[in-house]
Amino acid sequence: MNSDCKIFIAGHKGMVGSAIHRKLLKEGYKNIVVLSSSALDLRNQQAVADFFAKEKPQYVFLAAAKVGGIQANNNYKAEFLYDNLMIEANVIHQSYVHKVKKLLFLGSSCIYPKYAQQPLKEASLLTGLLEPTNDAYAIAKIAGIKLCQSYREQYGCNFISAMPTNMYGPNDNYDLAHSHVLPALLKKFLIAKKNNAPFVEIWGTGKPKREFLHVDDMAEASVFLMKHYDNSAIINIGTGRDISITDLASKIKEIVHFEGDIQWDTNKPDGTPRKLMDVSKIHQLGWQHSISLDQGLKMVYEEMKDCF
Ligand code: GFB
Repeated sequence: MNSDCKIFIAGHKGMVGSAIHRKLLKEGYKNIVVLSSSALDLRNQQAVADFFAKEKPQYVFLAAAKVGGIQANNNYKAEFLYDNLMIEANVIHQSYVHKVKKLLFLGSSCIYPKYAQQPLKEASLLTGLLEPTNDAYAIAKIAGIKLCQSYREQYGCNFISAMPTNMYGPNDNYDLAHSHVLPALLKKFLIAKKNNAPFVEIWGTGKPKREFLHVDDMAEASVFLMKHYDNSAIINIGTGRDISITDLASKIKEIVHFEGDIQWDTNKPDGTPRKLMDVSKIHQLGWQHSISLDQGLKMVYEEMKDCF
């Protein structure tokens, strides 16, 4: 990728797409095409075909997706499956039609079986049953992987797929009904602190473990893979470290200086017991994350502390 090549970031307003956009601008890329979803609905086959015919991008970062936390995934399975299938099919197919030089498709750690061996190796894909709260989303993402692999195998397209772990950072979703756990807890503790509330309610048992990657590290890994990885096999992106939801809640409680209690709502689902990525493959290629969870939590706290 030289600095003049035409790059399309699908989903540049989302948390991941916007981080990739910032990273590419910082690296001096001058010819980046971005369009909001109101200007280009990626679920619309004709609109995507017209866009590719007009713009003819050379590189595509496919970060557009319908995403959300455990509850959104569980409650809106139809949209999580339909929207993601349509976006992937349209963008990947048009990238083939218009001879895109390279495409990076972003999946998710939820593509792995619920009880896969930890840490999650890339080879665990399709070796067992999925976690039911996010099976629709996972199946859409697995379809995206298969699309990339099939166009590569059949037509020689350089389409690659990376699987990021749970992410957080600027432009995250703080709507409590739809968000992921980290922004949800930060918001809940900030509001409780402001209102002097006696307790904060957290979903599930607190026992599940999750791995958290700052989205700026994710953007760096995405650009790194675009430059250095050309293979049909999926590749994990993460930190290789995880933490229980109980311990995450304690960390956030401390950062916010909230002195009340935590109450657990065990009517809410826990989801997958553990999702720790095996990141040895990307480490061997020469990329490692640089923002620790403690640093990242302070960064999002500083960013959001006066927002609620
Ligand atoms: O981040 P999260 O929504 O998604 O939830 P997943 C992680 C864990 O935190 C679950 C618990 O055990 C939740 O029950 N949790 C505790 C909370 N309090 C809260 C809260 O207030 N809000 C939320 N959201 N969770 C999603 C998948 O799974 O992760 C997607 O559904 C995707 O498909 C994404 O893979 C990365 O890690 O469980």
